[in-house]
Amino acid sequence: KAAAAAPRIQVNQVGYLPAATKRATVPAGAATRFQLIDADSGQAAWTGTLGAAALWAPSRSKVRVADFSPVTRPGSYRLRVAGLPDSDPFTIGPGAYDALAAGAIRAFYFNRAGIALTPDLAGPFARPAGHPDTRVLIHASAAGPKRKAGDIISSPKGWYDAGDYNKYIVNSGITVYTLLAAYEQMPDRMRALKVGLPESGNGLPDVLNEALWNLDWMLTMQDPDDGGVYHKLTNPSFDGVVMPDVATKSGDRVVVQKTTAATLDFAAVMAVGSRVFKDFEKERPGLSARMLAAARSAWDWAQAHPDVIYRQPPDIHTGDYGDPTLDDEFAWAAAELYITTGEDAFYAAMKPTKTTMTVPSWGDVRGLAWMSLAAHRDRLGAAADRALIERRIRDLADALVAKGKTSAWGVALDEKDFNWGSNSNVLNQAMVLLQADRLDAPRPGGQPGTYRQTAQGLLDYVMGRNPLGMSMVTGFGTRSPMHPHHRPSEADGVVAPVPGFVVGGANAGQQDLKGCPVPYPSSLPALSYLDHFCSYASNEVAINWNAPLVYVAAALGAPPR
Ligand code: G3I
Ligand code: 9MR
Repeated sequence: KAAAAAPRIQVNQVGYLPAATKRATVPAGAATRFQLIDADSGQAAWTGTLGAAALWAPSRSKVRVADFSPVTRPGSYRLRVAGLPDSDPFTIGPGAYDALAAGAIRAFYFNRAGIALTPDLAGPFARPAGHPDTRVLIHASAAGPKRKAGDIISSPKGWYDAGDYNKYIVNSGITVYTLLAAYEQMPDRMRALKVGLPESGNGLPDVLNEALWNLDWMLTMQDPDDGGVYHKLTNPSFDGVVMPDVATKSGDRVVVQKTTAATLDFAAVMAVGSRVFKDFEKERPGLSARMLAAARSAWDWAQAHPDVIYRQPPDIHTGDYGDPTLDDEFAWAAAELYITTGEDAFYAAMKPTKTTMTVPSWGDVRGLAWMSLAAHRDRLGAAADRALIERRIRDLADALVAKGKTSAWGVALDEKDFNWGSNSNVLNQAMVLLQADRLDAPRPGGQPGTYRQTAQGLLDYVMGRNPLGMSMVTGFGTRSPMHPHHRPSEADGVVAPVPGFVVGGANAGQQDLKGCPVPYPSSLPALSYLDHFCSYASNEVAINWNAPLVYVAAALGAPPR
């Protein structure tokens, strides 16, 4: 099927920093020139030549790239190409991504369990507290040395995973990690982002206050009697499309099964948390030490239970985050424990020569190990092979740069990238590229290097320079999702969706097709997106998708190093 959308010039709808690589994508026609129009005066500010016309397979469209990087003067602009409507206006300015980065953190606040969102902070999205989770049953699959099926534990706080109201440790792992990594790698930048949280002003940066909401919950998910970690805290089935405080009809909340993946992800994140919160002993006395102890006992449990894979019990029907491959979780937990403790045995346990580097996702976390080692490379002990660490990051980043260079669209994406949560693949690729950028020496003129340029193209994609012509983040950009598969957004009676969430995005799998009253606009991978509540496979939101948006918007929102 053909693309449904009319041919349009596609830009990053939230704009570009003055020093950034600035590109638009233009449907290929007769024109070979473009103009950048000052949106205030209507005058041409710059004239350039379009790149060669080429076919982009994921949307079967023939396009040209317009590069206007030399334009650095802050202002509001439109792009003009003969024969096409002018692009939407966009800004060039130093703070272009500040609201986006803060808004992406604020989205986590909107998804908090167990707390009322107040009008002063949440505006029209204020709502009563839902799911206190102070009386949670031990599911039969989760019994331990002392805790028996039917026993009651308290496991409050945490974030709702996505458009559903359950809390999953595996997905929490990569999510909290990414927020903590943003702080570890860019402390000043993250401190400067004022989000507006109930805890704001308490001495902790907002990003850490937000991460703590989930870390405090995660700590309750460890069985104190053996160190194993429950896979999830869930209803038996997905809630109806109602607000959280009235979502009480689907049965008791339970914790289900202790798994190796959950326990290792927990160990990794607690090891990172232990490093980060060492500096906040005054604000959270004893937390750092408690986290390290929790990480160690989780690691020990995983050594004794190295292959417990999640098996959905017959009476439980919510998300499974099942992952049969565990070498990456072992490597990641080992790497974080090595960085935090300096104990060489952990470096060896990571099996560095056997552990490859991939773009991170909830089910494949080996990349997080390399990213952390690279970020801490200057203080690692002699056991760590620094050259190997840098090579792992650079090799993958180089491959992404090469992919971007050959792409007609000018972004490092091909047909294989469009699966469930594709926008998070895009953002995690950008995060990998930004790790490589950090390995390079700072450039004197403050110009972006190739890695950062490629990362910029990926953020552009998510913010509107895509064949859908939409920003993929609610509330940001000229055109953005209005009907995400997010229960509060659907049930709250407010026209606008809850802002700051990146939706899953184009997904060639279209797994929700049968339940949707309207068809997808196309079966092509990059056009397999439906802005309808029914579309949980292309239009849901999820904490693990938002976390790399926080990282990438924060990193690309600061001037190049
Ligand atoms: O691993 C296979 C791979 O081998 C194969 O080549 C590929 C082909 O499409 O599929 C891969 O499996 C995919 C898997 O994700 C791993 O990426 C499945 O097709 C795909 O259906 C699966 O989607 C997951 C989805 O749950 C359904 O299980 C998403 O990654 C995951 O983000 C999503 O998570 C849900 C939670 O369960 C519940 N809460 C909402 C959340 C977001 O939608
Ligand atoms: O709402 C659910 C969403 O959070 C999940 O990601 C998705 C896949 O597991 O499932 C959604 O629930 C749907 C269920 O799977 C099938 N019936 C329709 C539900 C959506 O309203």
